[in-house]
Amino acid sequence: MTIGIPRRQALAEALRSAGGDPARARVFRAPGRINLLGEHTDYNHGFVLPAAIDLDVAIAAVAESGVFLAVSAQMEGQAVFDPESPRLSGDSWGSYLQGVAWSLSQYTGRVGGIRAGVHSTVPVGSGLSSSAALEVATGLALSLLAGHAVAKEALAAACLRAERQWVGVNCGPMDQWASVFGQRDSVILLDCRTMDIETVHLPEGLCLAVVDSGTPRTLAEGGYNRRRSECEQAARLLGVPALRDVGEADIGELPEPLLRRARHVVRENARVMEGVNALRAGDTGLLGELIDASHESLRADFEVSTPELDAAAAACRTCPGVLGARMVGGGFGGSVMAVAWADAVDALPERMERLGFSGLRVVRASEGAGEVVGGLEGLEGGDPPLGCR
Ligand code: GAF
Repeated sequence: MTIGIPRRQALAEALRSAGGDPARARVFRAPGRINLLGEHTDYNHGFVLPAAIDLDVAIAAVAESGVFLAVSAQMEGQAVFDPESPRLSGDSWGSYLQGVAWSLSQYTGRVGGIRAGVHSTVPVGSGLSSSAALEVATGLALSLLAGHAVAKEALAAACLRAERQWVGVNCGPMDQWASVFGQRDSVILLDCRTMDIETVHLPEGLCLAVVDSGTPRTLAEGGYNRRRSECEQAARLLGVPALRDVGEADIGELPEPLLRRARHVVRENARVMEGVNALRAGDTGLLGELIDASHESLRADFEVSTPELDAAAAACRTCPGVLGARMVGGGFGGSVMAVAWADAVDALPERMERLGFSGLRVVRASEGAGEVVGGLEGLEGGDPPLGCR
């Protein structure tokens, strides 16, 4: 992974402000994610097909018993608390770190302390899961610096518990699992009931691009939790544990809007499995169609898109070489993801700019969270490479 020199310096300065010595620091990184197919299926015990990306949260930290003090290179304020008894403190970025400390302590009995500098290249509110990346990087730093390596599943589960029970977003497991289990140049097929994972390679020459719709999204605003409870209500009415357990023939009697919510989930689960088959067969045309259909279902049936997201997805589809485009993540704002051929991708940012959407960036499917070998010195210089497979 490549991190620019300025980032290395920014991290070192943030750590120094937190009272830590950069020369002794260990560095942990955790990526954001995109999702090829399978939106709002994870909390319905369904299937998702995300990839970790080469935008991530990096934490440079030193161990210090009894202290938790983190300074962000980009955000205001500090995260400072007693790691033995973290307390809820508003909705700042620090609450994610406290939540993870609390959650890990439930799992391991106790957590050690750290002084840390934090730097993120995952844009906040963009639907690329900056919060899961922050949680996972924090969890890695806390556990590895305390000398108890936690299993990957336990790390992802601890971060999910922090998001649900501390931050208060009743989300599914996709984001934390993608950040922990991501594989380079691949997506992961996650069964959100059994938690089984299969790696599916992306075809050579296929690129992933994201463009911000310009409307930030916050999961905590309530729309997300409302959709989740509508799905749970639909499952209750149908007498099943989750919408994963029904097919299209079972849902016809549901009242509106539950019928459309359930229809999205049933069809989206099917699209994930079709998408996996399309990837394995190299049928990129079908993959693009499934991605477009997913957006339409999220717009019309699940009602989590916005006019800005619709416009951005439609604009992407007019660009040569784009196979499909759709909103990504929870919705109500955030980003659109486009899948495009490598030979067309250079022209995409300018073309999208002309259509009114600036800041398109190409991302690369990347490996999941881990420690950076060599600490701060191990961070490579230069800009991230063009993110194509
Ligand atoms: C958010 C949530 F955090 C995920 O769990 C998932 O439900 C996603 O929205 C929608 O697919 O990112």
